Amino acid sequence: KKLCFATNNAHKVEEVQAILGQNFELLTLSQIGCSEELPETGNTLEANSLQKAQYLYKHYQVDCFADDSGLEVTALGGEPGVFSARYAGEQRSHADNISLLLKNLAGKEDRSAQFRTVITLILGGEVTQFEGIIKGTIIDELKGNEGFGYDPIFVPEGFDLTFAEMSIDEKGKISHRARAVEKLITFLK
Ligand code: ITT
Repeated sequence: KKLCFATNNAHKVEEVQAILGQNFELLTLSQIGCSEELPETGNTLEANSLQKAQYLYKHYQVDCFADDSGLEVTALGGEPGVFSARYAGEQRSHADNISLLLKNLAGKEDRSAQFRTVITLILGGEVTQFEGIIKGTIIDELKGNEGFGYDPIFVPEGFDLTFAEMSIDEKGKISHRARAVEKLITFLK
């Protein structure tokens, strides 16, 4: 049975497909003829994740799931959180987001943070959510070229590498997204 992944983010598709492996085939938005941006106007990861999945289910009548994720930095009261994609402004790049984050963290002693993913599955109209969290540390310089978003400044707990220094398979064993997807897989079995 095929599930559509309700995301406009190609990195997420790549990561999730790598975690799912051969057993599971994803439909992308383009494959079901959806070319518009998915709406995300909520104030929490849970709300936006639900909104994206519900939009697809309502307008395209497909079983689907959505992923809303964010970086929650302790010394910034959990910011950028749900605003991670547009922290420095709607039209700004990931590099701008990282610069602003490091600027706001300058001089702060507590460098702890976590990535959090909320997946919303809609299967036959039934809604279920799955959460995945990875704790780690924010470093001051960018390291690595893999991944996306805040990966070059995030070092997961127990490792010396940033997510951007890891292969997609290494990140896919421990990431917030991987942990949420593992719960999704268990539920689907
Ligand atoms: P969709 O809503 O279409 O899925 P998006 O990129 O807008 O794509 P989000 O709303 O979930 O996704 O925003 C997530 C942002 O959080 C993303 O743009 C990154 O800046 C950051 N982020 C999420 N997961 C990440 C990861 O694994 N590594 C680094 N940054 C991540």
